[in-house]
Amino acid sequence: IPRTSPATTGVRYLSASIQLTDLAPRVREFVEEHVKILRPANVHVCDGSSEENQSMVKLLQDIGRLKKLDKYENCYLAITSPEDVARVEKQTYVCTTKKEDSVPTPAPRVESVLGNWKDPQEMDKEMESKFQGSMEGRTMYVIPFSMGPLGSKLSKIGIQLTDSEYVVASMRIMTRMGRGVLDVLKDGSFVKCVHSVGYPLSEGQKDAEWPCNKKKLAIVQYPERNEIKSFGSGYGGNSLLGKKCFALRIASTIARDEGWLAEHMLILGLTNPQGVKKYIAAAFPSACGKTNMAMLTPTIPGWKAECVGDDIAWMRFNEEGRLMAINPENGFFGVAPGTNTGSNPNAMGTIFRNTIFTNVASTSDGGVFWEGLEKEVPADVSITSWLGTKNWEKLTDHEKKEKPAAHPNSRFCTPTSQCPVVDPDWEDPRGVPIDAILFGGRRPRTIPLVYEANSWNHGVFVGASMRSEATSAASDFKKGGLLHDPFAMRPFFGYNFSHYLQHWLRLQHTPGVQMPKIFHVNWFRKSDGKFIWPGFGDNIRVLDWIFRRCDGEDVAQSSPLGLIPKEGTINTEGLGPIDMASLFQMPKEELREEAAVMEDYFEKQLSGDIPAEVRQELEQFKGRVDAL
Ligand code: SAT
Ligand code: MN
Repeated sequence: IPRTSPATTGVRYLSASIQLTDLAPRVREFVEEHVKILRPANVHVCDGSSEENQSMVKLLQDIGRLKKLDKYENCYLAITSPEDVARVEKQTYVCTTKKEDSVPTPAPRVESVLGNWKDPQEMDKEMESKFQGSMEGRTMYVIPFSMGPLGSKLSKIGIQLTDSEYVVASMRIMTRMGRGVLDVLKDGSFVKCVHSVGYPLSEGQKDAEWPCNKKKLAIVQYPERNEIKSFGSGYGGNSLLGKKCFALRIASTIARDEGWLAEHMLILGLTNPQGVKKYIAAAFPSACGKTNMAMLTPTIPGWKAECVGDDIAWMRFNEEGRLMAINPENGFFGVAPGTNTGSNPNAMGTIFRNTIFTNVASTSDGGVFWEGLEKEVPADVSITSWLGTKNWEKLTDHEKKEKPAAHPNSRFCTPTSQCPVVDPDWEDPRGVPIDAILFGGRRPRTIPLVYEANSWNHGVFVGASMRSEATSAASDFKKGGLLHDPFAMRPFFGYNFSHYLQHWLRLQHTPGVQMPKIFHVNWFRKSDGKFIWPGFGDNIRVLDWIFRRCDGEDVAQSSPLGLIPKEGTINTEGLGPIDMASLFQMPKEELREEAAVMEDYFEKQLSGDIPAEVRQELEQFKGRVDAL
């Protein structure tokens, strides 16, 4: 029932349960200030209840933005505009008073690839003009959300304003959202998040099928003010502001100031056959298998793997000096294509209830389809591709390749709690203790299956040197080329990468702390165009070696890159023939080239600001290669 607010005339407040007058002064002020700028027709404060969610989903169905998938329980399909399918890095900004607080200073005539900076005042002006009246004819939703378990000392609270019902429904899956958050927040401070699809509706104007505004798109972080402004896109990474904008860009800056880490990492619990449990965190670039690894099904008998999170880790030392990690999210926003019973049975066990799919194909029996599910759809169904091509299954193989059924960056948005192997402690407010940190990427050549960093400093150098083949997770790059992606954070740094390196280096000097070991893994090495390593559940064979290294077992030998397994110490029992030698081949010329590329990157991108420790590790690496 629409109610009229006493505070702002002309605006109807739809909320059944939370009134503007119920809000703490700071929250209310934030809302009212933005009502004036955005000029929505209605305002609704989200309480997070299931009734509210049901009406949101009903509304989304009524306006045709969600289609119910009758084959499953409470699952829906959204199809975005083909122009709004991935993060857009070129229009993503970090705004700080001083430029060098946001981005490193590159060498003369070199363009920085480590973030876009703009002066906050200038950006304010630009954003204000974009946001003027941008919610006209729409409802503004107020979403109170917690990143991390509600009330945990490690958690942080944000409030997002949005004019997208799709965002409201997705934020309810991806974060802890609603009334409980306001109760915890009281009149405290919060991260201010403003999002608009940038498509106001004048009286009687028909809405677009997927409103967005590509021309004026901008994703803006203001770390000094803990503010996020996002305009023009409804797609996940651009619009679910708790995720990359808050939990990585803003949080990494808060973490720098408070002495902890906010990282693009999965968190996985591993229990060996003897019943000993350790947790690992692993950073891979977007669309490189974090979700698969986070839900791994071990192929070695006796091992158990349990999932804490698949994308983001917030890690802080506790009083005992242990690095404790929480997953700030409440759901998985995973890449759909490639997910199947073989690659990720636990994802398959998660996603067919209470899930919003975006840009996947649909089937005539009310289900979903994507590349990788060929063997798992009934033979007699017809497939409609994400772009609306009917009977897609009848296309030739060539046509199918040209026009995939699902967009390569199509996603499922699903509750973490539904994962069959969710860790019993995944919501422990104290976090879980991390024993090992893994870095990795898609490297068809040169980089071995696994190696261990020689020291913390060397590990920081390894993270800084990460490269990976570009994927479809961002729309800025051509798929396949090798991109630098230090710490898998390149698109997500909230502050100067050089300072970020110094922060990582500094952590080891925190009194009384026990540093995790650092490793680099590469599941993607190829020979004759084919992957050598089986990957997926067989990755437990590498994790088993890592686990034993954490226990101090003598199973490693030195190599130019770092410590690699001694011959025969990776368990390959039951694997069938596998060319282990080529998984660890490190031709001198390729390593030389690797070192040269790293040096060039650091010098061009960080210019005079390469931390001495990193420079030293680079020189030592070069020395080890030369000595080969
Ligand atoms: O597109 S998102 O940023 O939400 C996910 C990802 O790219 O890792
Ligand atoms: Mn990610």
